[in-house]
Amino acid sequence: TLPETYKAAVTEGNGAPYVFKQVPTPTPGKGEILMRVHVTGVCHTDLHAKDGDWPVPPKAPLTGGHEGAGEVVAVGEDVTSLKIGDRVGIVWLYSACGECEHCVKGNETVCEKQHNGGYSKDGSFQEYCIADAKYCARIPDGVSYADAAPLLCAGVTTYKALKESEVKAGEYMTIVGAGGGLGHLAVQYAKAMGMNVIAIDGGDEKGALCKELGAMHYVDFMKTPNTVDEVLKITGGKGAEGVLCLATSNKVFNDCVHMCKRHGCVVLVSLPPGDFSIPIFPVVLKRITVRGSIVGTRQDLAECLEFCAQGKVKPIYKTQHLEDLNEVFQEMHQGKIAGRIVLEL
Ligand code: 8ID
Ligand code: ZN
Repeated sequence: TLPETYKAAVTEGNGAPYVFKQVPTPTPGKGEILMRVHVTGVCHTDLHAKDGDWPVPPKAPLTGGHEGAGEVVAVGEDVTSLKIGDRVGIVWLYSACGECEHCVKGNETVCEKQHNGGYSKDGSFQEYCIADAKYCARIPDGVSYADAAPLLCAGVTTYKALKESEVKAGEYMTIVGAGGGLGHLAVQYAKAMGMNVIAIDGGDEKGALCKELGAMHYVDFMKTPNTVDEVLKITGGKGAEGVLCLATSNKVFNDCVHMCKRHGCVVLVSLPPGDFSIPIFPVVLKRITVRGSIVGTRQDLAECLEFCAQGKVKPIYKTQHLEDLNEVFQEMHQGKIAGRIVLEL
């Protein structure tokens, strides 16, 4: 039996802190499920959403969160693929239309009619949450809820971005922002895919984490005046075949282009508000690709969870409680979090 009300974190947006209140338990509609959220990761996207950083504003009031893992407790009409007790996750790609050109081509992450968990739909910063039965994640039995949570966004996003880079085993992948939530998983996926990882982030804690997770080199941007020169030195003057930009600072984007080898690929993932200028000559003459990458499809998600089930990837997180959310955002804003924070509900 479900409670009549439960605890949810709610923000009015534009920087307003999260408040915690009792809200009525919803009934899942057609094609929807209700999940009991056991744990949720906190992604930097949730901070952008709370602060109203982005060109398209989130819903208001908002319950953020798109790395929620838990179990199905109720199913709506027409749901045939899930039943009560199934282990699921609510993700950024909350739903897509399934019918447009992009969906049909298997590029559902760019569907124009998509909804986003914890942005245009309420997400996982609450004890119960509605999700779309067709698009929510299926969590394999061998993966705990807490391990699954960071993979639901940070894992799938970096796994997909590495695939999009077209970098091969034995080639260099420079990861900028390698000690953060996305970064520490990017290091592991890149390693598992056979790439030589050059990790860039700030401070000794993140350095130790990156090394432990398999980075071949760590460049500390707080101690190294010119990280581009350092990457060039490591790669024998050539640059890295792939550069993954995960840092929430638009100052680094230009450097990413200069770290890239001829014919290589710079994959842009992080979303600090603003622009950067692309140097035309190096990009054209070196035939460099600058490519965006946005989360991953349901298939990418299944593959990325399987890496964890097989023990090739292990999210590193500190466990806190939903009520700590505002403090977690403060630490995140200061760049103090190595790996992810996972909140228990
Ligand atoms: O699908 C997508 N494209 C997607 C999915 C999920 C998240 C994009 N994102 C975006 C988020 O909205 C956010 O803008 O990716 C960005 C990173 O999210 P995150 O990994 O959750 O953030 P974090 O844990 O705070 O990590 C950011 C790291 O960047 C480092 C910080 O030290 C931190 O470890 N960093 C910074 I700030 N400046 C740096 C610099 N100059 C730097 N690392 C290297 N050099
Ligand atoms: Zn995210």
